[in-house]
Amino acid sequence: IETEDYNLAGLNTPADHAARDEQDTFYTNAGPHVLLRSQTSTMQIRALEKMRPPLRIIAPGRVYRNEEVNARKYPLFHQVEGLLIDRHVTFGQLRGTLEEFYRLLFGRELKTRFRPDFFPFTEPSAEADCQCPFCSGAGCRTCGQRGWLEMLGCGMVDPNVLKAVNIDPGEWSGFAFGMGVERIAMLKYGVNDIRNFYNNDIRFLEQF
Ligand code: 2NL
Repeated sequence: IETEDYNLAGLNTPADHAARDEQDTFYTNAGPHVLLRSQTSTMQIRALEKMRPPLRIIAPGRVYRNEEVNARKYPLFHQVEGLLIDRHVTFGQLRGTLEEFYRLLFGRELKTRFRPDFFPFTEPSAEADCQCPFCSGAGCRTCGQRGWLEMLGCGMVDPNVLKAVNIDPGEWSGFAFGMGVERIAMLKYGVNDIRNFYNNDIRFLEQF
């Protein structure tokens, strides 16, 4: 459990933002502003309060969102977020970092593609796609004939996020990304239903 402040306020997400809606976030009765975290950024905000830049953080953990259950959505899942803060950080460095991640994940070099998106805590923000490793971009069942896989959300850290933890955005900048672990595992291992990860069917689990 976390407080609203760590889950959202420190991330430039104001009180009237849709992400605070109880329809999206599970609140607890442990207090008026206590919830099940909806993103692992809470860990990064805590780290930023203690560490001074330059810094690099990987924050893996379980998160909760009030979703209707289906093959792609489950009310709990795991997220990995990455955050880098240094002087003169560029979007190109974010791209290079993601390309290296795709190479390690799928075992060879693959193209990346960015599509504009919005997150309150990054500006600009993007959805990052990777060339489909199964058909090399030609179109297949895994990528839904698109030739690209939607991998993660990312962007350049919003100056307001840095200000909130007393880091001078005039001197420091950064990039961040966040991905759903189950989503990535589904793509890599060809799992077609996220519920498999939570049913505890030994025949499924034994494969790993
Ligand atoms: C998604 C997108 C994202 C971040 C997470 C982040 C964290 C800090 C500052 C700025 Cl402390 N950004 N995290 C940034 C962009 C996207 O996650 O959909 N994940 C499943």
